[in-house]
Amino acid sequence: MSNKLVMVGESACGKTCLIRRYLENNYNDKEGTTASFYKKEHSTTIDGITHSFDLWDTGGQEDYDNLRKLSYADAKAFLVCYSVDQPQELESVLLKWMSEVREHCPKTPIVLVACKTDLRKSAQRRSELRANGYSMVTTAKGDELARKFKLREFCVERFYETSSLTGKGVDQLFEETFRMIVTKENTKFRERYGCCSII
Ligand SMILES: Nc1nc2c(ncn2[C@@H]2O[C@H](COP(=O)(O)OP(=O)(O)O)[C@@H](O)[C@H]2O)c(=O)[nH]1
Ligand SMILES: [Mg+2]
Repeated sequence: MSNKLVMVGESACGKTCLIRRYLENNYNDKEGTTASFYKKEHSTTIDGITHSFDLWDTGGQEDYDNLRKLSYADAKAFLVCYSVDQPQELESVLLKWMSEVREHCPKTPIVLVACKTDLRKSAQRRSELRANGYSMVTTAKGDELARKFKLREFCVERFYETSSLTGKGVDQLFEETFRMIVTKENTKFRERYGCCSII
């Protein structure tokens, strides 16, 4: 059976570019916004066993709220994404996404993902933010938010920083998340069938 991984986050935070960077190793910022949801299949070998994963890319716009939620059923993990150049109300934006996920999937692990980290080096984007009294979301802030949500029992398992433009952190994010999903599945299987009990 395929393992489902669902990406969520505000529109234009970088979800589609992230999937494209991982699956096709390229970057294309010309494509339009993702409508409601879109599924891509991917197989990978972990410790000698091939596993298949479905990557569900969702659209963040409110118009698609109900459609998007259809993609949540049976997910094995969620990637809750944000862009480091959107610091405005970040905590409440993430709370909205995590609450939506939790409403449908009370226990599914959440991975927090910072996107577009290359923009921290963009003098233009930095000064645009500064002009409005903001600054880029730092690594420390992302770590702090991941910890905070975890304490609020949102099952935030991990935090990664990525850039689809440079590719930094992208393979690590997906590979480690796939491994986490498979490990959790194996643990559940052993618990359910008592494979580990020695008589
Ligand atoms: N600088 C930079 N821009 C990015 C990156 N990823 C996405 N973008 C830009 O953000 C826009 C929205 O990205 P997209 O992946 O479509 O966002 P989505 O709506 O969350 O799927 C793209 O058209 C790019 O212009 C990144 O890693 N670095
Ligand atoms: Mg998209």
